[in-house]
Amino acid sequence: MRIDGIILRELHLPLVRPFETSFGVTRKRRILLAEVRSEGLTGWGECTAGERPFFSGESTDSAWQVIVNELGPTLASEPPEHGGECPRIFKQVRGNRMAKATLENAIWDLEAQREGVSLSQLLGGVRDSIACGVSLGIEPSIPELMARIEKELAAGYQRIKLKCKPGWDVEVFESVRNRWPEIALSCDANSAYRLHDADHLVSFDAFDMVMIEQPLWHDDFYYHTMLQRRLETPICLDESINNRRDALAAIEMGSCRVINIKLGRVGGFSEAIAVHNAAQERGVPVWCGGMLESGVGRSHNIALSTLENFTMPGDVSASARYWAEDIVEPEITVSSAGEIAIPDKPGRGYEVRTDLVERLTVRKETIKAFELVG
Ligand code: OSB
Ligand code: MG
Repeated sequence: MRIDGIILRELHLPLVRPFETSFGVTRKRRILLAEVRSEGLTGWGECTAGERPFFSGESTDSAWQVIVNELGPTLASEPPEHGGECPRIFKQVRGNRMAKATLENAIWDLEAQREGVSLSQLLGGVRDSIACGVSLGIEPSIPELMARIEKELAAGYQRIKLKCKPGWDVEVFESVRNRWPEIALSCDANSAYRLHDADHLVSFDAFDMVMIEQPLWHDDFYYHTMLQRRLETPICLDESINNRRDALAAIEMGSCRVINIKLGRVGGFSEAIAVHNAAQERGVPVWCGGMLESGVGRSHNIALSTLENFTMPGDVSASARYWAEDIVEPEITVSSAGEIAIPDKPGRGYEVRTDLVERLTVRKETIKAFELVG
């Protein structure tokens, strides 16, 4: 495809409520959007890097630098025909997977539009709606958390995930289970525990959770294997899985029994599909994680979640849970059955509100091919 222009923008979007994890509180998102223009069409990508390099080593600012100075000019100099060619085009740049996914996912969006198919169809999706869960941050008090859970269950969400950390775990789980003995419940520690917490983590088995997400180090397999041997509850890995080889290692070592796939964390659709397929071939279910995305990233997550092995409800939920006003139209909504219906329009299926994007933009850069940069 001919690349007619790559524009990178930074937008500031305040969250409707703060989101607290074991590594910190997010009140406002600094979102990078890539707009790739080709032959009259526009593909959109969103960078899922955090404002600070706490979830992974990437941040909004590191991704900006790598996209503007490396990946953008590389893509403009070597235009792909398919989204699937991006990993090869970006191969020389190590790491920086969230930055890479920003551009690769925009190319997949373009390709779907060019072929006149939905992004879900282009990816090989098999479902016309996806199952939704919610991820609930650490709250100031247990009653406040209980009120949130009540609201999300009433809205229809199929699984409740509780962020946890030492001091915000068993007491919380006990209260939730006493009130809702039957709901699908999970927790996510974002690496807040260490091996000396193993006995404590084994006590989580009493709460009959669907999974415990990333209890130990962000880059570990071995100690998760040791822990999984002692736990009845399946471990789900998030931070530890950067690519297909990681998924294979984790599955073969018994480090986890479930995998959370995030597009940014693995570097884009190509690698996300590879992780999905590797897990499927080995009978390991996957689900789609979230990174507090705007409607652009959310629409990519929705399309990804239609692949066959996404058999567990993901962290992909309605726009209104995050934003007073989302940057896509229509906004993403969830039915009372806790499902998102897959749009059948070409591409992502949610229009970008370019006027609103322009108003929210705090910096903008037009990226040129290397030969034009000199
Ligand atoms: O670990 O899944 C995570 C948000 C920011 C960083 C890491 C995580 C999360 C979430 C939120 O759990 C999921 C969502 O977008 O709703
Ligand atoms: Mg997680």
